[in-house]
Amino acid sequence: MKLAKFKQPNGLVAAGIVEGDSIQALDLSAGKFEALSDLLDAKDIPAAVDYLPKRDPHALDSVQLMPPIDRQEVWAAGVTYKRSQTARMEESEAAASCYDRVYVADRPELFLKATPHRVRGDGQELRIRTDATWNVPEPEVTLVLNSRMQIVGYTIGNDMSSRDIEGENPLYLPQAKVYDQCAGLGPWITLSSDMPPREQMTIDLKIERGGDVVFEQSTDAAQMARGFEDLAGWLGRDNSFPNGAFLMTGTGIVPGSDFTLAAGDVVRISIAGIGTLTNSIVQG
Ligand code: DO4
Ligand code: MG
Repeated sequence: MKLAKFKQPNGLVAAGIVEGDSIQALDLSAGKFEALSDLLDAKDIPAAVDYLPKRDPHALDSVQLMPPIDRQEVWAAGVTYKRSQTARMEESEAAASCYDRVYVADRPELFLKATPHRVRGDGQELRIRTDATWNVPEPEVTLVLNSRMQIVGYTIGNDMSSRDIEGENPLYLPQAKVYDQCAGLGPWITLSSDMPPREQMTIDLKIERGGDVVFEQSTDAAQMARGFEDLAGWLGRDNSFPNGAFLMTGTGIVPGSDFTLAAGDVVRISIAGIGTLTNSIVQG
């Protein structure tokens, strides 16, 4: 089952269920849910969705999808794939030993990535900071956690990152990672029961510039050095999430040091079991 948020033709944003090429708005109020995040907190989500009245279907390509987030915080894990460890160590002499150690440490790197107003969905623009010169998208399997820190679904995350700022000093990490339009989430949430096993979760990143593909690479979630449950467990230590949370699980794809994103680029991230998240890039 795939759950989304979208703008209806009347301009109002609704939660919806995606089936094939169409989307139907769900009448959340019939189940006493105020938002999609409340539905994601239900004990039996498919049963709750089945019970809700549904409105007329719309063709998916005729509606504007919105990021499937309400009041949740977005967190991210770092250096969970070997490729990320190597890339960080190349980018920063000063922090190389931190990245080296965190890759093998019991405690993962976890950081607050975004609050809802900084997130964009499929077909919306993501941003490069005005003061950054070396930027990349980070394609990440993203866990959808309910308030009990259970993984109820998965979506695609783009952890936009300013490598020059992060590389200059590790204390600048929040500025390299958190700014307006810094996070992509979507196009929707696939419930956990409908996801393929981790080793079949392929992750593909494609970057287009002026109609040409300028970067393309694939990996899969089995390359991750940590488990999804383990990351969720660390996030929930002494930390409560009354509205649930999103947790980006780290990137296994980092373009070479000579590559930087540019305004006008189109970033497509596809993950098996979910779909494709497409965002165009703006700067400043
Ligand atoms: O500390 C750097 C952040 C690393 C990151 O975001 C990732 O590995 O995905
Ligand atoms: Mg990342």
